[in-house]
Amino acid sequence: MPLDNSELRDDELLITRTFEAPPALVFRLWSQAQHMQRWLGPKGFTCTHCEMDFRPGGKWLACIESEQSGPLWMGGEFHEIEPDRRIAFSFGDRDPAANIHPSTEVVVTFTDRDGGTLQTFHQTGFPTAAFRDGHIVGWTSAFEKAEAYARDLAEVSTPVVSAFRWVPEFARGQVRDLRVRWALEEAGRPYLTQLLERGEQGQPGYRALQPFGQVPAYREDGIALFESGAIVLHIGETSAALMPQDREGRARAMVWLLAALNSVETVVQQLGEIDAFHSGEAWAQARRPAVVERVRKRLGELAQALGDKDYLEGEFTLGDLMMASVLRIIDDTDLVAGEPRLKAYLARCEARPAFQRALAAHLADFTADPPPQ
Ligand SMILES: N[C@@H](CCC(=O)N[C@@H](CS)C(=O)NCC(=O)O)C(=O)O
Repeated sequence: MPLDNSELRDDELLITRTFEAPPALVFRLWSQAQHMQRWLGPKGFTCTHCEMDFRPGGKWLACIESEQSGPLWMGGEFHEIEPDRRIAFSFGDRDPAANIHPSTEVVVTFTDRDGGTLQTFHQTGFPTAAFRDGHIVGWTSAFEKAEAYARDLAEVSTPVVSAFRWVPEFARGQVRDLRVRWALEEAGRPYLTQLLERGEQGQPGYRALQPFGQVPAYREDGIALFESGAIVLHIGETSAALMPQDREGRARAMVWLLAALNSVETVVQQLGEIDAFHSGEAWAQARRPAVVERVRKRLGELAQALGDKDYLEGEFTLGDLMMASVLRIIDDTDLVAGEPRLKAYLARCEARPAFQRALAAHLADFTADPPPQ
């Protein structure tokens, strides 16, 4: 990589910029769609679409728009990823037939500079120097937005949620970091993720955060928490979107969160575990009918309590967030569908844009290869 612009060929571009945020945070501005969407495109442009499959060989696609330009689509493929240090990917425009032409190659590196980050952006493969020069203003302006956003994230003590980089297919969409992401999305709070490498959950550093080595763990402003219920309650304390403001409403929301975890999940989880981990075993086959009966009974009682309301207390609260999360554990059975009110309730909860954003981000973070057999 050239060291400065004087060494540049006509087909390449180098832009360096310092961020007042650590490399791990600046890296995430490039590696997570929810963050990239906040800065991609020059001033005056909004990034209206951003999706990425962040792993070597994975694709990315984004659209930026201004009143004058209309939608401009771009995308490419990730080639090399060194977490928190370096990303190499192709970058090209999309033609009217929706094909991406990955005409240029980008390498972005992130180097610690006294707690901040030196970001080096190197793009190669421009057909002419004039075409290359046309990109300088756009990128520089986008990086100004990125820098302001990174400073905000670093200052307001952005929450960090732990999640796995890999789980088997059946568990995707079920891991309990999803509840926490959903709560943060409902509360309108940006967050970062700590994606665990294989074996990291057993390390002393992680055990200090989560004594059982499980996901999720949560850090914010010097507070470290675990247990999805406790974390969701903590987020709810400062969000009217999750907790009513009156004393009774708050207490009732907490009742439903605890009912979800204590009275429904304890029963539902037994069935989930039999089906996911023990389905071929004789003891599981013998035990399953009784467990199904218990689940059916609980769901009937829950449907009765819900009645004709949209949500358990009328308005959506963190109690619904947790109840829906628990019902999803058995979404591969027909048990929830057996209670039409609960089926509609779950669909209503899952249709919430905050849930959809959380689910997309949760799924996008499974970027590691399966463990060797
Ligand atoms: N009661 C905990 C349960 C957490 C939990 O079961 N996490 C699972 C993923 S959904 C996990 O980390 N499993 C891996 C393990 O136990 O080693 C909570 O709600 O946070």
